[in-house]
Amino acid sequence: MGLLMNIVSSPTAAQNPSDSDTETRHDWQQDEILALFDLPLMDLVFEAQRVHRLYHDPNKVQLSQLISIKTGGCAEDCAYCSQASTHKEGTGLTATKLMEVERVVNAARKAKQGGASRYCMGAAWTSPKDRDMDQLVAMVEGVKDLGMETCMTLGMLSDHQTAMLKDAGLDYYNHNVDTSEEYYGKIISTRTYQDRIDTLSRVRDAGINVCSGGIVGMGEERRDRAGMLKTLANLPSHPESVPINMLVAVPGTPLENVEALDPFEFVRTIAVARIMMPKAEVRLSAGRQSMSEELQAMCFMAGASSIFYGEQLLTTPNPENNKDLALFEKLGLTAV
Ligand code: SAM
Ligand code: DTB
Ligand code: SF4
Repeated sequence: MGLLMNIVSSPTAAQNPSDSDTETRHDWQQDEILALFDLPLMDLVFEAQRVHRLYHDPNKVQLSQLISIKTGGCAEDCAYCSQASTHKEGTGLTATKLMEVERVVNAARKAKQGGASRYCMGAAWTSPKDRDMDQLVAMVEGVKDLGMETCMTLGMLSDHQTAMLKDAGLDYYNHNVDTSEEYYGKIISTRTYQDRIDTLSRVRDAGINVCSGGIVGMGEERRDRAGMLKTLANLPSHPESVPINMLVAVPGTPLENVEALDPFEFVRTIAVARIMMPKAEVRLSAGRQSMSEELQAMCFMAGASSIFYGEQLLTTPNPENNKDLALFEKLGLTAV
């Protein structure tokens, strides 16, 4: 534990855990992050749970529900994605136009009735077209009127588009860095890592909460998982939400046969994210459909404070509500 205490907190923080600023850092070095990953799992999870309890109720989990408001036919070439039009084999997905506002709001109402508190609307775009903005604004307003938090993920945004979404009342914008800067080129060639960072600063500057994380299990090394978390934690402000996705290996994508990640390495990634970004919501995101209840419980122990809820993510399945609620009951967790 000596090494651990050196890495994660100053003596002041250990003596005075209510002093929040002593635990919020933006100067993480790769070797310290790897040292966290290298800890015995019990030490790592214990420390993550300690940090988690400083800022979060350990028995509450936030529920966000997704909807794909425009599916498929995307001009980007993200190797993991079912919606990229470039994947030669094809993922069998039918591309759709932007959904009508009423359909989105009706689906959000159902999600709220089912227990979700945040509604996350995703579009398979490089960036929105200006002609779509009025429809997107109406979606944000309609979902907010239901008393839900709103989130959108639409690709890159211009300053003007960001301002329109902020004025509509958008609470969160999701845009993931996806992996480390070094591994990024193996996954996406159509936009740069810096493009993503620029979008995140535009969102931050507009006063919208930032949701940014990435995917693990894409054949990357541990140093890439560490590098991804370093990018996120060393942003000028930590993202308010950090989705950690386990790759859903979709047939027809270049990553369909990638070797599955060891589940304990996934737990480690959640724990290190929790320690590095103590106040953020760390979301146990894609991949839960193929996770055991025990693995999900370990992710909550490691500091995951949120999940995607509802039977569908964007294009792939997610556990049924009843199954999630039964797990919460068994673990004594309350959905918020
Ligand atoms: N097109 C927009 C963009 O890329 O910013 C928004 C939607 S995109 C599907 C949102 C995120 O979902 C991606 O950045 C990626 O992290 C995650 N994602 C997509 N496909 C995935 C998969 N097969 N497995 C796990 N995560 C995935
Ligand atoms: C995020 O990090 N994960 C969500 C959300 N942000 C938009 C998307 C997961 C998509 C999983 C694959 C699919 O369903 O297409
Ligand atoms: Fe398009 Fe987003 Fe999929 Fe990349 S992740 S191909 S940008 S929908």
